Amino acid sequence: MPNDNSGRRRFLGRVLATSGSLLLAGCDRLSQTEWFPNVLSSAEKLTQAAQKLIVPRNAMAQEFSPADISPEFRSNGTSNPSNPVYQALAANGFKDYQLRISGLVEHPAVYSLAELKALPSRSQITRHDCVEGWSAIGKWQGVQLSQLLQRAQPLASARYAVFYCFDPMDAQGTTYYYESIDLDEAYHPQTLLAYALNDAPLPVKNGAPIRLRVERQLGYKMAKYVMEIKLVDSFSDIAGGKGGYWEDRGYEWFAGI
Ligand SMILES: Nc1nc2c(c(=O)[nH]1)N[C@H]1C(S)=C(S)[C@@H](COP(=O)(O)O)O[C@H]1N2
Ligand SMILES: [Mo]
Repeated sequence: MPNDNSGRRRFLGRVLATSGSLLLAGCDRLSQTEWFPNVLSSAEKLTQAAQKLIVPRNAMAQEFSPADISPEFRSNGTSNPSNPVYQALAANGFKDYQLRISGLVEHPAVYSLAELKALPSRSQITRHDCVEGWSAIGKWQGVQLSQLLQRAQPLASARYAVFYCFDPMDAQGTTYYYESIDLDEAYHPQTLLAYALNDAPLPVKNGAPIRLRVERQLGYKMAKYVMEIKLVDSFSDIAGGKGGYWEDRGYEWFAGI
């Protein structure tokens, strides 16, 4: 039964009725074996609701040791945005890059790369899972998104953070990559705006100068080449209205692993 989620549903039904450690062991197994069908399922709301009940809001994604780091962290999707604005920024070592924080916040702001790097940073070694069927372990360093949100002060009406990227997804330059996460995910301690991979400046192929890390979700959520973060109460008016470039093309918005 490809794409059928009933096994997972039954499983979640069972675990919801039982207790802590057993649950987490089960979830780990689930994420190893059933994450791919889950991505293709239509039970997104049940899955997210169930996940929020089972797993504490701040549950951490697994972190690994330096010995686990993959020799090569491959690139997927865009590997070098054709956008001339991006090309000019890259040619100058991103000295003129500015990250904009906008939308439903008390204090809209703009940060240079140097300003982002001057903020307290976090490093984490995590596994990235792409729906195309590959995984890689890498060490990410960046500023926690929560730090920027604490400074910006989201208004009470803000529900999602939308990440706008530099890379056009069509030849005409009318569609750009974008993604969104809810505020629980945005404030999670492992949610980073990363500027370094494996102790080196983030390469262009992996999203320079800034890419999102959302470690409890799948690879397509982790927007590369981020140019603006906008706080919104809904994404129904943005592009295809589903909260992300791939979501507009049928992927689940909540891509929990
Ligand atoms: N801006 C942008 N972000 C993106 C993509 C993209 O094409 N453009 N691809 C996504 C997908 S499907 C994956 S698996 C990861 C790949 O990250 P990597 O290139 O560092 O491996 O980035 C995600 N973020
Ligand atoms: Mo992916």
